[in-house]
Amino acid sequence: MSSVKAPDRLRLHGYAVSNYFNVAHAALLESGAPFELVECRASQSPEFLQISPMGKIPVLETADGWIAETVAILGYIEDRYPHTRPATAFLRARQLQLINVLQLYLELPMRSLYPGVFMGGHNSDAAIAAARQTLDRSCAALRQLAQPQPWLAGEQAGHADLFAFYCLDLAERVSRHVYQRSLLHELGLQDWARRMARRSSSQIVLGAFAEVFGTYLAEKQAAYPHAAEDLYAQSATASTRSIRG
Ligand SMILES: N[C@@H](CCC(=O)N[C@@H](CS)C(=O)NCC(=O)O)C(=O)O
Repeated sequence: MSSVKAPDRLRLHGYAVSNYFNVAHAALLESGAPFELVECRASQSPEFLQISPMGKIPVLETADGWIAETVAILGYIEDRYPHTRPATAFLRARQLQLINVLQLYLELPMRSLYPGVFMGGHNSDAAIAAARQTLDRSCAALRQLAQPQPWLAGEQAGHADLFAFYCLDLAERVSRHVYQRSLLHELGLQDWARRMARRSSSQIVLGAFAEVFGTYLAEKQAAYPHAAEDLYAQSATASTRSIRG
C-alpha cells in the first residue's frame, strides 16, 4: 500500500469476496476506464486507515489521492467518465435513492448476520429478529423502487443496477440461509438478476468472486455451505422460492 508515486491509471484496492469491492470493480469495467486491481484486505492498521479512514474496502487510488466509500467511488467514475452518468438530474437522484435504500436498509441488516452465516460466529435470536424487521420494510420499499425497465436505471443499465446486483448477491445468500427466504423472488428481480449475470462485467466479477469465496468460507469455518451455489440458474429450485418466516 505504498504511496510512492500517484499512478495515472486508477487502481482499485480490495478483494473479490467483498460485495462493495465487486460493485466498484464492475463499475470500472463497465466504464471502459483503464485500471488495475490491487488485492488487499480491510484493516484497522494505522497505514491502511490513512487511505481508508474507516478501514474498509474498496479504496480507489487516483492521481489526486484516495477515495473510500463505494458511493463516492461511483460518483467519481460518473464525473470522470460522463457516459456512465444518468441522463438527467432526476434520474441521477432516483438512482442514488435506490442505492441508499439498498445500502442502509437491506445490505446493512443482512450484513449484521454475516457472523453466523459466513464468519463462523453466532447470530442471536434478537439479531435475527431485528434484521428481519428492517428487511421487511426495505423489501416493501424496493418492490416500489426497483422495477426493471429493463434495468433498474431505465433503458440502460447504470450504477444502481451494479449496486443492487452485488449487494443482493450476498444478501440473498444470507436471507436463504437464515430465513429460507429468497429476496430476488420476493422483489420480482429473478429475471433481472439473470440478465445482470450475463453482462460481460458480471462474468469477470462473479468469476473472481467464485475463485475466492469457497476458500474464505473454509478459512472462517462458516455455517454457509453453498460456496458454488448458482443464484442465477434458469430453473428455480424449491430453495429459491419465497418461504417467509
Ligand atoms: N460503506 C462502505 C462499506 C464497505 C464495507 O463494508 N466493506 C467491507 C467489505 S465488504 C469491509 O471493509 N469490512 C471490514 C470492516 O468493516 O472493518 C462502502 O460503501 O464502501
